[in-house]
Amino acid sequence: MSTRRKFLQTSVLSSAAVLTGKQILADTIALPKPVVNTPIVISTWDFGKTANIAAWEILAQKGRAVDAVEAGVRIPEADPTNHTIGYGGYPDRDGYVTLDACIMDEFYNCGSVMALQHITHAISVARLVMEKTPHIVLAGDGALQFALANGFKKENLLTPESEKAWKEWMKKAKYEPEMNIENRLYDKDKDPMPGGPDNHDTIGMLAMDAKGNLGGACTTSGMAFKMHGRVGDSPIIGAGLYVDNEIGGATSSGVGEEVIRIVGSHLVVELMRQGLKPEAACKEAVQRIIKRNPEKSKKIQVGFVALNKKGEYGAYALQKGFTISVRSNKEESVYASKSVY
Ligand code: SD4
Repeated sequence: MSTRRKFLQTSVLSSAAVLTGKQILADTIALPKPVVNTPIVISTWDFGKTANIAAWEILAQKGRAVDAVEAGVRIPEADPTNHTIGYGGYPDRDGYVTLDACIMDEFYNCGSVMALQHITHAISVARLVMEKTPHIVLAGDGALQFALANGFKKENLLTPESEKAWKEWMKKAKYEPEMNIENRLYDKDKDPMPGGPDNHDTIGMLAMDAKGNLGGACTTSGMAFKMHGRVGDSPIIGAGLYVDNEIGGATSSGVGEEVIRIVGSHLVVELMRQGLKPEAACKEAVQRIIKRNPEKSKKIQVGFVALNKKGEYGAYALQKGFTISVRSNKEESVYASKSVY
């Protein structure tokens, strides 16, 4: 400890020692207030940087976090070069593009769609489920009917590029989730094709607005070439996303089955409630996945990102290559997450 810090500490302590009651309240030096870094938006992966820009436009104008995250994740949903989200997502093994998404606001309101077909902006359908129905989840045909009844237009989400990748995959038809390449930075021109590393490009986004309220969104086409009807962690409240406005939020990307087993995002938030910083909470959740099946955990990718009420954020993953994009008044950055392996 520096001599100056020691001196300040001793002098505060000794002056407090001779003061009593109201005097102490008036005269002691106040502890520094926790630094609140708000507004802020964080998202999974490097392409989250572009999504964060759309979210930031809302946050910078003092908009609500839930509006910001919806606007943010709509960007990759509409990007045909991202094969794990929305339009252009890789299909399931039967050739159907099925989307999973969920959203949560600062009041524990939440909405989710599972295995939704034909609608690019699954997140906006999830938002309407949250706001217009007495339910939290709509799945399959019911979700599509609800979307169409609310003005969404039926589209073909299978692009020629994704169809080509699927047909290529069909030659062997081997379902084997691959993990991302070490520290890969998104490059549209180099993005590899069929069932390659971009098997893991779900966007999960968390934001804290100017009022200090939280919101979160998660949207994906799920694991490429999955079984028809398979639903991952992304639309499951508590697994792929959780927001508790008292504590913070968390979201995930990677092999959803492993995240569901440990109710990963809820776990991360509860660990933060117990006092862990975001990165430590994410690490603990990752360790739990390893504990269940150490061998399997070496071959798959799962990453968590978390944000707490002070605007502190962190991430942790099983494998190298997981990245996190951050936008606040202080920075616009992409970080490589720490990982176990
Ligand atoms: C899923 N968690 O469906 C998703 C996939 C994913 O990046 O994260 N891809 O299991």
